[in-house]
Amino acid sequence: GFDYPDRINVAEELTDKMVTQGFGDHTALIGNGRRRTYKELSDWTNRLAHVMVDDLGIKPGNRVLIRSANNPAMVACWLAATKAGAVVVNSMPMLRAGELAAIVDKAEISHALCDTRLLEELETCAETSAFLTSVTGFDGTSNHDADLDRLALEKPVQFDAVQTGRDDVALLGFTSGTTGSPKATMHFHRDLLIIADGYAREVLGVTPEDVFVGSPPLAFTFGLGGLAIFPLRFGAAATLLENASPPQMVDIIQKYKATVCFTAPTAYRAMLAAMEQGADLSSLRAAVSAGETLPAPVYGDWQAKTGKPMLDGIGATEMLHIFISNRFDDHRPACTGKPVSDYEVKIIGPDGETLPAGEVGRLAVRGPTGCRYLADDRQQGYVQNGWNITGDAFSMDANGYLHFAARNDDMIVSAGYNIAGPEVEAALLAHPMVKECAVIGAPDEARGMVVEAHVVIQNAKASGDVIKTLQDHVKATIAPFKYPRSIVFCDALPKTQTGKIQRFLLKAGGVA
Ligand code: 3SK
Repeated sequence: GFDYPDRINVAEELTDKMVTQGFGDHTALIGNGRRRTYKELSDWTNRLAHVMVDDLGIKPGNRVLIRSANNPAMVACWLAATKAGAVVVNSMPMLRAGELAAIVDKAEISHALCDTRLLEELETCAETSAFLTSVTGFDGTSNHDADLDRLALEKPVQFDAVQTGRDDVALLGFTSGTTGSPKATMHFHRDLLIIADGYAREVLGVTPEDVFVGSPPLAFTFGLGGLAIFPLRFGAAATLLENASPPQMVDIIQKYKATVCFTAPTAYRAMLAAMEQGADLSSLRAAVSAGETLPAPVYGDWQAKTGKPMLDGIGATEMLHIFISNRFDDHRPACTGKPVSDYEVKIIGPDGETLPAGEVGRLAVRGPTGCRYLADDRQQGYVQNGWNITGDAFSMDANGYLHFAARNDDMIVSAGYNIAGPEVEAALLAHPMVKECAVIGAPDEARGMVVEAHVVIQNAKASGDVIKTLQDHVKATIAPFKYPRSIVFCDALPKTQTGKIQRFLLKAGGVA
């Protein structure tokens, strides 16, 4: 179990309290060519918190959106807003005004802090928002020439963090679900500590000597845990990369002798190729893979090349972080491992009955973190009798190991990104050339899955130019990573008698 005081502020724990515990001179964050110690991070976040309270008028409980790529300034803004008692929504830089508006409306965001390089789409969103009254720029490159940074320079380095309750909401993690209509998952201050004191301590055994690297956006709870909360909880260092491509991660691992990596199998495959070319990744002691299924060959090649296991795990935004994982001393191919301590799992059938070993059913989990959707009817579906019913189909073998079978829904998981098919369909349908379309996930060696659109066009002839036009249109309408990498033209879509598109036929390669 986890025992935290009634009053606790996770951001104070990860900064000021680390200084008190003697980590002041340890490196906390590395990014944009600079290193910052825990003392510097504590001072920086305290100054920013003063600006947020004194100048921006942020009050405890206000919902604050942060828009940035992964960099130290984003971490500092998240910590500072949390110190001020705000409920933070971290968002990805690729989101367009329409996607931002959906988040702002759902979470009733009053204040936004935005890397000045990304202001345009947010300002477009703010123009029509009934909630968003304050947008303040910060300099993601940390040169102090944006409003937030300039104001911070004048402020004292002491700030009394708001003494939030351990069960006060600290973070809203957004997940788009299958329908494309965003759901916000609420996480308490204590939840953010539990994922570190549970998974990161038990499975990774993080120490102050560790140096973290990885690719998931801090806007995903996978990234926020792996690249901020876990290192900061244990006095370790986090390297933050704005565009964490495999070559960049390889460079950083070699430069800073990174020891713990969080990324998806696609990137590990590229890192294996880099090792073939002479890259030295021997400093890595923990390679965490999550976000998509880990192919057995990637697991096997990694073990063969590095002599260390790749730690496959599964988490969910609803659960905050990883709740099933392999261990350094207990791991196997094509296996997600066993539950993290304090979590219990079972495999259930259509009527909620527990299935016997070896049978595939829905994965249900309960433990110290869990799903609380903000104002959403889907809560009843996700949590039943205290169990969180995930969207994944798994089996559990006789020895208690969990094996992934399939995704229960229409979510397309491509290179670690969750993409809701209906959202891409809506973007395509907004183009005059598109008469009808259906979007599915098509298997792909490199990315696990790619977005594939089956399109019936009008007033045009199928061609490479039309494909490019439609792909560019999607990239300009929604976050570019969601664009259909594959477009298949057809005369008609397969439909039921009542007119429902039969996507499963497209997935199976069927045509109308
Ligand atoms: O497995 C995932 O996709 C996940 C989601 C949220 C947090 C952590 C993880 C690994």
